[in-house]
Amino acid sequence: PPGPEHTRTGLSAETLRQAFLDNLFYIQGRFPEIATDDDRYQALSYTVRDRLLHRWVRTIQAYKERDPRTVCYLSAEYLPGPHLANNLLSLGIVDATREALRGLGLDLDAILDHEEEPGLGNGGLGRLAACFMDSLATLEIPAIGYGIRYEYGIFDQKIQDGWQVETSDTWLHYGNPWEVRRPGICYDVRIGGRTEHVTDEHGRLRVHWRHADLFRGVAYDTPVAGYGVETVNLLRLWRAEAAEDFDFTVFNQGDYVGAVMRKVRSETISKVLYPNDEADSGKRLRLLQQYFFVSCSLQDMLRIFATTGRPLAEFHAKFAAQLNDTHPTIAVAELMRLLVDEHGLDWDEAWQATRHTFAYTNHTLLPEALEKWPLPLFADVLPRHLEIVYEINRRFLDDMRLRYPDDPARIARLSIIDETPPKYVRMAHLASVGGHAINGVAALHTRLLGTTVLKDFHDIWPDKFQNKTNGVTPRRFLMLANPGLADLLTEALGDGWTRDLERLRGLEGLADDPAFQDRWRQAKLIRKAALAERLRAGQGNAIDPASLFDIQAKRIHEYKRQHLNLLHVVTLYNRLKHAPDADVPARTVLFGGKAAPGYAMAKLIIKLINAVAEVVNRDPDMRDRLKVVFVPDYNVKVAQSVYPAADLSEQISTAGMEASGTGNMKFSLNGALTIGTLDGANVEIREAVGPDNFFLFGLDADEAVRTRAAGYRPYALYERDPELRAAVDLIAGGHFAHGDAGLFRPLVDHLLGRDDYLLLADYRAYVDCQDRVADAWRDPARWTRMAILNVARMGRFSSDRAIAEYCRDIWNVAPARVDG
Ligand code: 26V
Repeated sequence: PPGPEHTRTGLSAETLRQAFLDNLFYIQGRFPEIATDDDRYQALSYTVRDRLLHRWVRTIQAYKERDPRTVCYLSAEYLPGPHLANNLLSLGIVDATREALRGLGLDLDAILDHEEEPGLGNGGLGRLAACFMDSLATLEIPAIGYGIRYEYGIFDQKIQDGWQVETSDTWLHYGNPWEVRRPGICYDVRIGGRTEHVTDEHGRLRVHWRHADLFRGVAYDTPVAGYGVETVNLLRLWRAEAAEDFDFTVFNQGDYVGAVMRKVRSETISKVLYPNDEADSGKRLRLLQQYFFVSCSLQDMLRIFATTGRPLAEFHAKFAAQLNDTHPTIAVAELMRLLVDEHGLDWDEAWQATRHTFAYTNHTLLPEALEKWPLPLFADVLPRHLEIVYEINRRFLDDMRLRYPDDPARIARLSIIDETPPKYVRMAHLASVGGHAINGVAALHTRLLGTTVLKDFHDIWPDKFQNKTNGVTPRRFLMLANPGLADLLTEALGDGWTRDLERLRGLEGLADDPAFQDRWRQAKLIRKAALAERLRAGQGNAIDPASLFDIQAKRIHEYKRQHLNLLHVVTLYNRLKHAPDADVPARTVLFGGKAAPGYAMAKLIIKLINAVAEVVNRDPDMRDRLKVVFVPDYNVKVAQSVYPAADLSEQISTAGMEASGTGNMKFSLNGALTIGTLDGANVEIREAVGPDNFFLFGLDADEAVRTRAAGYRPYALYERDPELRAAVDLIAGGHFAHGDAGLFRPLVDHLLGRDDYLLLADYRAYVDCQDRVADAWRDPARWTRMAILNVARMGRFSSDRAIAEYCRDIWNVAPARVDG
């Protein structure tokens, strides 16, 4: 029989209301009449956190008792987005909470809007890690996410005079109710100095690392609740602090102020997230960050392992550790060091455990993004690890010389050390040698990985290579972001789709149903109106929800080709200027995304978007048929209001450049049609939704390679296509720069001169394809049918499917159910 609910666990509206008031009083020291937005946000968050803690503790107990095989996701970045709404959803208390607050005259959405999200990542890679944490918990897989608790995450973006201006992120300003600091879970991390090789009393060779500096990592834990299950997993982020006893007592007798200054300096390790600007090599602090979080994480895994009482050589039976790109790859050498130097395993035993523990996910083929560390820097920061890397490499290359006795060039290519001065440590090679699996993030990407950057490794270990196409969580990106559509889906299909996205296929039968189509369009229109309202309130942009919302939202990068999109916008503008009465459907072209602060061309592209917007939006000849809007400060929160509002999703990267993309999946899952190239996961999305329901254009990856090899001359294309020439000339002539022909010169020169990303080669196909988009848009029944079929066939792109594949093919882990 249900007894009275406990204030800290009860889920009814009445109990939630009482708990909220309690927290408002006892945590914030406020009563409703004088509470601020922040007080209300904090009080509600603690109310929800209480309910999570209870499940969290039970999950930890269950894992302790059953000692299950556990996934450790090692990632330098996480972009979880706002926590509060997602946790309400996971706990199934959105409606009860709304009711509880209404009883107090408060609006849940206003409180949700107050949350500052943790921007602890750059983009797709960090967001993927967060989707994976959601799916691991929902699938009831024992998992820990390890990373860095950056005090400053990705910068905030402001637009001033059309230019991006970076301001510092302040996500911790009001405190963070979702984390629990664990001062007792902390580890020493040593760096620098030199090594001593000595023979111990048993005649064994031992290595002592006489380090130069010492830091401490302290755990900050955030609960990750599965949806509709009792499981609450752990995201454990490390903050760097000073190792006080060391600094204060041993080395700084009398130098109190100096010791405090050292302490402050220690904290810089986890101070700020690096934006992916340019190659990492040479950035000492970045290498320190990577080693710092990896060392804390592995020491933590060893501590947990010790509680199982199993022998160390079985470490890999307990843990499957995934390297999210090469950023955590120093883990290979660090685990070897811990097992051999600190725990006395012999090399072969340790190597066996290490290789079976790690697997590596590659997220990019861009040469400038492949991590390599200059040898002198590596030696200075991690002298012992360099010795270990050399030993791993020596053994590996000895094997390879047996296999390829007369191929020194191949041996040099395979080597973990790039021997061309100043010499580098190639992290992707270390990850490939030091793990048991290598995966790409979309079928095309995996193929290219095995035939280009890691071809030599594919030749020796074809079975190590796997594809794991990315996925996205339908909880955050459909249920939370698009409640109207989610309700419509549940009404049509029942609620099973939320945990089994393949069930969306049941929509196929409704694609032509006029009544269903009407409701579908209604749901879309509501999200478009909501976004329009947001933009009006924010930047004063007036846009028409009835127009076609054509959206490109992602980091600004030349390979993603926001400027190809702009060439189309300028082409439409020219057409309307020359034929003001042309019958073209109204379009609103929206852009969102941050440029890395050091990436001048990306910043110039932002300026061009805003410059074009300024001219186009004021031109009376456009008569509201063309609007251009830049949505500032694109982050997870903004993304959640953007995806549901899109009619058209721009996925137009140069084929072969985008590893996968995940925004492409989020748009399509929300009923946007895609205009895209055969790049990354677009290829598989198109196959899934059907070629008739996808606007394909442009060169494929092989054609792109051949085009470049054949001596590509963009200028010739410019001369030949009058519409292209007119668009480029308008930009070059200063039409969007108050007559200043110099402003966009670097961009235009690059397009006409080198055009590394083949915009001009794809321009005609893109513009013609956009004309087909406009034709389809004129026929609402046809468009809506295509949109419904897109959603119906997106089930495969759930991160639940991706995680289930990792569990089966790479991690060999199974669910461990936590009972209610
Ligand atoms: C890093 C760098 C560093 C130096 C210069 C330019 C540059 C450009 C990109 C990157 C990012 C590399 C890792 C990354 O975020 N990859 C993204 O991973 C997503 C999840 O797998 C995937 O969907 C995106 O296609 C891929 O770009």
